[in-house]
Amino acid sequence: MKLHPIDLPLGKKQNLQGTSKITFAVGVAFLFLTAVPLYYPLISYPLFLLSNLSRSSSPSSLSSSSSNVVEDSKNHITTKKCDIFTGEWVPNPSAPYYTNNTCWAIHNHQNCMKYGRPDTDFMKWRWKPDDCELPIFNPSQFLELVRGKSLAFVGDSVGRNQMQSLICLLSRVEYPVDVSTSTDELSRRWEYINYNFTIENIWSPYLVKAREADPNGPAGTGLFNLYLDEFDEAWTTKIDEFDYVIINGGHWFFRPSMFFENNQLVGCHYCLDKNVTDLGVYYSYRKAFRTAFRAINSLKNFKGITFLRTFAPSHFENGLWNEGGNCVRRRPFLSTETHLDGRDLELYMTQLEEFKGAEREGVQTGKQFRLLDTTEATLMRPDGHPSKYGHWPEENATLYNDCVHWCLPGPIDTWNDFLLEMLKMEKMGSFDWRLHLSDRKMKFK
Ligand SMILES: *[C@@H]1O[C@H](CO)[C@@H](O)[C@H](O)[C@H]1NC(C)=O
Ligand SMILES: *[C@@H]1O[C@H](CO)[C@@H](O)[C@H](O)[C@H]1NC(C)=O
Ligand SMILES: *[C@@H]1O[C@H](CO)[C@@H](O)[C@H](O)[C@H]1NC(C)=O
Ligand SMILES: *[C@@H]1O[C@H](CO)[C@@H](O)[C@H](O)[C@H]1NC(C)=O
Ligand SMILES: CC(=O)N[C@H]1CO[C@H](CO)[C@@H](O)[C@@H]1O
Repeated sequence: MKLHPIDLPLGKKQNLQGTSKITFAVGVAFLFLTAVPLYYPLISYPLFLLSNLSRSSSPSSLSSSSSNVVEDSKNHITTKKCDIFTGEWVPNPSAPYYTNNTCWAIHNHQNCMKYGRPDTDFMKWRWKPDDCELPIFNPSQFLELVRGKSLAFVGDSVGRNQMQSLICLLSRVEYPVDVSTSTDELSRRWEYINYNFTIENIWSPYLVKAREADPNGPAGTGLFNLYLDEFDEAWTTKIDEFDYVIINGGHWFFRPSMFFENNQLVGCHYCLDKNVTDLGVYYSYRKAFRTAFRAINSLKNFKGITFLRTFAPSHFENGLWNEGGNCVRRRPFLSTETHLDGRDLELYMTQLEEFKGAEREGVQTGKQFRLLDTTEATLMRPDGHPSKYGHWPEENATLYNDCVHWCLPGPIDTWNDFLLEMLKMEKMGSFDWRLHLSDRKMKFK
């Protein structure tokens, strides 16, 4: 069986050459964080949601970036600050809300139950923000909110993983029909007939123009030419029609790649060509997000809201992905048991910095950007990956332990809890939680 690129999390050369660079990056990141506390957005959280829109859109809630409307038991209106993305995983015996048998949308390689994963506890957690509650996904409410609208996932297979989670969560109310115009398995379009709601995933793992220069490449995992300052028209020509666009990108940047800017070769990553400077993964990651955001800001007809779904850490332990590394934990971390560091921190910081720049420019261009900040919650779920249960055991030679994607049902169902919560805030007009990166203090424990 041929190794399919979407199943391959990382470029093979990552480990041979990357170690010293990554160690260095970690050091730099820590220095930076110790010296300069990082500020990033405060998300306000409306407990009172859709029950009374007239009250919630009062001028005071619109003008405050950090407060939101809460109704107490005596109908007194107060404001409450809550960052929904900082919290803990707590047991939720009622989960899951769909199974591999009720939902056909689960990609084979994330259908862990099908391939014999013996435990189910990893499905039975919910995210509890420190200062408020995050409601469990309500499919009817979601579909009402998106009636007549459209949502595009732009990015890689982890983005598709979230889309399939969303389809499964919504399946208690309605299944979509496939209205794809292409036969490309990587890009599908779905229609919810009763709600006139469209979902599409658009394959663009690098977010910028990319061409596979050599299917084998120096590591047998392909060599890609990345045009870091050029738009990937696969999505930039398509998103005008969408109300919501969720962009994501991550693990593909670790593959061997040649970097072009202004059509000139400027460097590479793991290209093993001594004449070309290895500029490292953070270089292309930053440039790619910068270009993707520039594309969005340049689209005259795009009126939608752009969500950046932040980097989702992988959890290989006891070895790298191609050296027998695996993810065998059976419960989430507490916030005190882990912290964002090293490569994950660097990628996350890069995204936040580029997001901040995009948001600033968006003020001029009239574009709206939101941070779907899944990184911390996701970091705390080493137990949610397929590991060896993304395929049959005898397919051993072609598929590694997958500690990158997520079993469904599983932890990333919570990404859609976040998404619904953010859509509710949009609906209420309490979008002045709009992410000003200076509003929220990020604590790296
Ligand atoms: C919504 O708020 C308005 C103004 O406070 C009030 O008159 C109305 O009864 C409320 N409606 C509901 C459904 O609570
Ligand atoms: C779902 O998982 C069960 C094992 O829990 C398996 O027997 C069944 O074949 C799976 N069904 C589908 C449709 O994947
Ligand atoms: C469905 O939604 C689109 C906008 O996404 C709108 O243009 C169209 O008129 C809607 N169709 C129906 C039947 O409501
Ligand atoms: C790399 O540089 C060396 C010396 O400058 C040259 O001989 C060689 O042809 C170059 N290789 C490539 C692939 O450009
Ligand atoms: C399908 C496949 O490649 N199976 C291989 C799994 O690993 C054993 C032992 O290395 C091989 O004998 C099988 O051929």
